[in-house]
Amino acid sequence: MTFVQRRGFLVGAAASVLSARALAQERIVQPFANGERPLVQLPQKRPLIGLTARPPQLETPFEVFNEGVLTPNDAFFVRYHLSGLPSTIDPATFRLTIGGLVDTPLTLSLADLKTGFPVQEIVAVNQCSGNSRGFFEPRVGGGQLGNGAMGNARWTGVPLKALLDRAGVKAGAGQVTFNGLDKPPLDTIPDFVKALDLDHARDGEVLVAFAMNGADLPFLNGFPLRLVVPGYYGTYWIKHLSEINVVEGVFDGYWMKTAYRVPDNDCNCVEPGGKPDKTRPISRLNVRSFVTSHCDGQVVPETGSTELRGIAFSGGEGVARVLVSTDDGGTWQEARLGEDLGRYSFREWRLGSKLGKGRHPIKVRAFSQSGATQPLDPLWQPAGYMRNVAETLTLEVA
Ligand SMILES: Nc1nc2c(c(=O)[nH]1)N[C@H]1C(S)=C(S)[C@@H](COP(=O)(O)O)O[C@H]1N2
Ligand SMILES: [Mo]
Repeated sequence: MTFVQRRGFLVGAAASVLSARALAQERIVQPFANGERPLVQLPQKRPLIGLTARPPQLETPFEVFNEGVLTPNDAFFVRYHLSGLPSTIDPATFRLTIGGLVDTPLTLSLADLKTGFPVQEIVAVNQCSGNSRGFFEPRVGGGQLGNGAMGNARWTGVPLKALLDRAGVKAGAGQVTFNGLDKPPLDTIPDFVKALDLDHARDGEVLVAFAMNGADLPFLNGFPLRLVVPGYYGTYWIKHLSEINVVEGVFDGYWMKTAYRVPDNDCNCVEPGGKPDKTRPISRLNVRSFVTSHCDGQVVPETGSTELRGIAFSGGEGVARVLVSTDDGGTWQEARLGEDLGRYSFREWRLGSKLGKGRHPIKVRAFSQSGATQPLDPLWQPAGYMRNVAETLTLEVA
């Protein structure tokens, strides 16, 4: 079973490779205090920004987002909570179970899943709730991420609705829970289990995905199956998905009831340093946009015309407009939007600009089809989630 051994090597090697390479390799510096990070290379990945070794957590170097609107599998970020990763996953013996409040509990092999149900594709952004947390001021606890804890891929899988319909959901069901093969290292740490409302789980768009950009999921992105919840933060996108349960009422596990909650108000924010009086589980992505063609502080030659390019995305409303200012927000111009890969995808934008000699503060701001936009000043919340301030970078034309 060489395949099994190969998969085993991938994970078993992950932690030791990360620490070994981190010592020897290049480092990069994120633009905030204590932002120095090793560049590390794990199996099936190109060198990425290392955040933690155990469990492995990697960020995508930002220049990758200028390669195209689909994030290559070998550059896609990696996020885990629990250090107990499975050491081998044998695709021949792997099973997905669907149980709880159902008429007929199911136990499916990968072959059953791939051949016994309709298969769908969707392009969607997976973004960590804490993407860009390192930029919060005042600083907040948690992974000090730059802007690389996000990625956009074409996901292929079976609609969760088809699986739930086959099992037959019983009356009285309220939510559906999702668990993967990774385990807490200690009994006192709660297993990573997430839940969606039954109606959401049956919306026909949530997928049990087995492929990403036309290939098997990389091990570190959830091989052999992961949940894809278009428009929702990555926390719901359970990797190595092995157990689906239909439950009564609202699931109250630690990762829903206590963690991954946001202020329950319109801005999902509080006064810097403050505490929300009411919270709710984090849900949809807010609208964001980035410049990918240039980086902050870059010096560009005076050529008469500089093409600015970037990406924008929303939580499923779709990107309606992207506005760019080259005078620090004084005036705004509308960028041209690129190919539409669907309302959950990154959308490319471009704008030709005439920049004379000197320093130019560039701002970019997207609007969704529902009119939502990005704040011009950053919002704050204690967990450091949902950052979406309009980004600013300075170009120096020389
Ligand atoms: N099994 C499992 N799935 C998981 C997690 C985890 O810790 N364990 N983390 C979630 C979080 S918070 C994020 S942001 C995404 C990240 O997906 P990626 O690692 O494929 O980029 O995975 C989600 N799925
Ligand atoms: Mo996350």
